[in-house]
Amino acid sequence: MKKKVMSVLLSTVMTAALLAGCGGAAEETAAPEATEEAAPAEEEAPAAEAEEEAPASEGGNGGTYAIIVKSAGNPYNEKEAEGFVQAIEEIGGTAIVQQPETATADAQISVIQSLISQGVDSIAIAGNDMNALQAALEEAAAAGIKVCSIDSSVNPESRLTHVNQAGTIEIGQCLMDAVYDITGGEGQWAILSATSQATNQNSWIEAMKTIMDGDEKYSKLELVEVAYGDDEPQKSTDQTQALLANYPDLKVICAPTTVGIAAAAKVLQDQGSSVKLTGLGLPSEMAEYIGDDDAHSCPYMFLWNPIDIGRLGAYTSVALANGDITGAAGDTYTAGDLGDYTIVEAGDGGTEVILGPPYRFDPSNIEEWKTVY
Ligand code: RAM
Repeated sequence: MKKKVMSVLLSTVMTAALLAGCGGAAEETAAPEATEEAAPAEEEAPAAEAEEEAPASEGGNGGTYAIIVKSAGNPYNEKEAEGFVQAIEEIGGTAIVQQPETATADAQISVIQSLISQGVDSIAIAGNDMNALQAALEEAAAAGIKVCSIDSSVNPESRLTHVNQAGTIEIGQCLMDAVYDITGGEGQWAILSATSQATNQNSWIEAMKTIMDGDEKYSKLELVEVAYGDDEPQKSTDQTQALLANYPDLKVICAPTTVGIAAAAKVLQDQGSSVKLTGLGLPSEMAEYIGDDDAHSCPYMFLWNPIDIGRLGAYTSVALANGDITGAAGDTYTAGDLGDYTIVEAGDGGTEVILGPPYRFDPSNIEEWKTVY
């Protein structure tokens, strides 16, 4: 039987405080109620300590639930895993965190195989590729493991549902509007993405392109290149420098990856470049780059709570493993302190559950958020 989660974590308060739309001006964003207390207690559940060999907790509900993030060494992935571990611990389950060395499908396939041998109850995976994991995940499903994707989806045949951070089109619209706003509605812009196979970045880029091509409003914007930094800081730095060298008229870089945006922000700010930046970034990594003046490279950016996406992934995994839900559209369940969620149809023909809207971070709120995640 599921143990009811009594502790009301402050991430819920934060989520409620930031239910702002994304395309608007800074004043549209409700000031978050972030306090010292609201900061996630990293010391309580550090993802790095929740390795395969050292499960986060033992016994409790008797279940063992695994999360496979995209790769090791990415603070966003660590926050996501931290949230997953927190929620699994709260219900008394055992959490396993797997962080492959590289953000590739191959690295994830070996991890999946080892989790099949261990006989875990569920796997939540941030897919490094939409299709390449299918055989391994089908093998897991055949072994009775409940599979969902989280953060970056795998194809509908490979999963029961996808735990999405925010609507894909909604994120694309936020980013496209930011590019429009920051360029002044015309000129060259480029994208600095993660890996070329990353399902989440590719779907956001696709959404941006569709929005741009579908509205005359964006016709004076020229997307000159989609560069790939592979969610590696050095490669993202190199790719930013190449964009600056190759496109002297570039006005804006949009980096829909926390690793890419942090690397690009440093390059632009260190060089005193007039090129501006937006995208998806962690407030803790981006605070020093966010500002409205020439001294700062990023006027504003977006993200969601990476800890909460991990928590939602945990509750979804447990609900699937318990048989409370099958992952079909219309399934409803309670995700602990995050509240009630309903599975819906996803744009790729499968199903998904959406954490909430993306948040905007700008000079008005970045100081409060940089200590939170
Ligand atoms: C990077 C990863 C992750 C993505 C964030 C925005 O950390 O690519 O998958 O969701 O950026």
